[in-house]
Amino acid sequence: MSDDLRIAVLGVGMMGAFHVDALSKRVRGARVTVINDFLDDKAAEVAGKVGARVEADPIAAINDSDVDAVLIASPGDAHAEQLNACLDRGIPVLCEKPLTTDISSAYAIAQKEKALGKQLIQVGFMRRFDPEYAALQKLVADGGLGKPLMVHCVHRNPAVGDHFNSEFMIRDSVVHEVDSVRFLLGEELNSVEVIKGAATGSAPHGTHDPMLVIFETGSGAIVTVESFVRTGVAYEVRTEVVGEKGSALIGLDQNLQLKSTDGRWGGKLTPGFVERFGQAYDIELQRWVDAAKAGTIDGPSAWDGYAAVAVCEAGVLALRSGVKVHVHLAGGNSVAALETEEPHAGIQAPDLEGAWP
Ligand code: ISE
Repeated sequence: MSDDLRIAVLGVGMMGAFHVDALSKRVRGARVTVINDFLDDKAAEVAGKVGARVEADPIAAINDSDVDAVLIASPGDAHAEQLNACLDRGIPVLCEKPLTTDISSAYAIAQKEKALGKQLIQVGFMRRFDPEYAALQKLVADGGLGKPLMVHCVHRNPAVGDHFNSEFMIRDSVVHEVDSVRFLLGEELNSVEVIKGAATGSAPHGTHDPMLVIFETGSGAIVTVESFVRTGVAYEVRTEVVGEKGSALIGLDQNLQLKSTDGRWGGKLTPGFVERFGQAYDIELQRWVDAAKAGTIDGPSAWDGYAAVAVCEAGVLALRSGVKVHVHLAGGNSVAALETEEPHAGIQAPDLEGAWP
């Protein structure tokens, strides 16, 4: 009898289908047994490729007897219910970001897992598994840069759909910087502000693309994030940590093939995140499968997922309000508090109704 981890994959859009392919071809000790997607044809197509069966109901898929673990790649608003079902059954789950779509449900999930006394939820922040990010984290943790003072992040996508508005840029794109910086510096992000400048001509009316997001960490380090999702050029993700003893920069497309034949130097830019982080996704999956078999996780936890949701909601509030927002993660009876700074004198306070989770 095989001791493969039998996995149900919920949601086989681009990321889910990519994971199914990796699990069946490149990851050892795993087998996709069940596929679920709200599009039946898509589920059947992906399942057919790997000899899995289709289950139309995600909760039934989680509870199937031939399922040992679950990979959630469904739309974010389905996550809370699906994660709850995984916790109810007590099986390991790898959940793509966001953990859930609001602070309260994210905190409730983290608390529910805590009450079980074992870590079952790993969140799909793949950058932590990228060799460059891992090396930078080690360098910082080993004190190689001294005390970190600043982090500069560039996060550029070549193109996105019109649904990708300013808020989505924070929740879906900048969320990676939130987790990366928490990982690299090992501290929480305590405040966020958003600076909106001129928008690129291809951005829909009202979308602040690009924008600058500024975080402050618990120790007072400043983090700048350029979020630009319609560059029309390539996938560029760079992170530089500046410390008291020096600085280190990653994400320079070092996989490029240098050309010097025509008197220029340069190479091919990375087209998308699958190309940039393909290796990281594979490492992430292998480590999750190995850990799940051992009854634990090996990567970002439910708390990390909750912290990212809270900081991103603060980012959305900062975007809407135009002022700095302070984040106080859960403690005591509060699930997290977001506190807006006073608007500058003479500037009318924006209507924040509906901005709270
Ligand atoms: C996407 O969901 C990702 O996770 C990518 O890494 C990010 O670059 C992109 O902006 C997101 O939409």
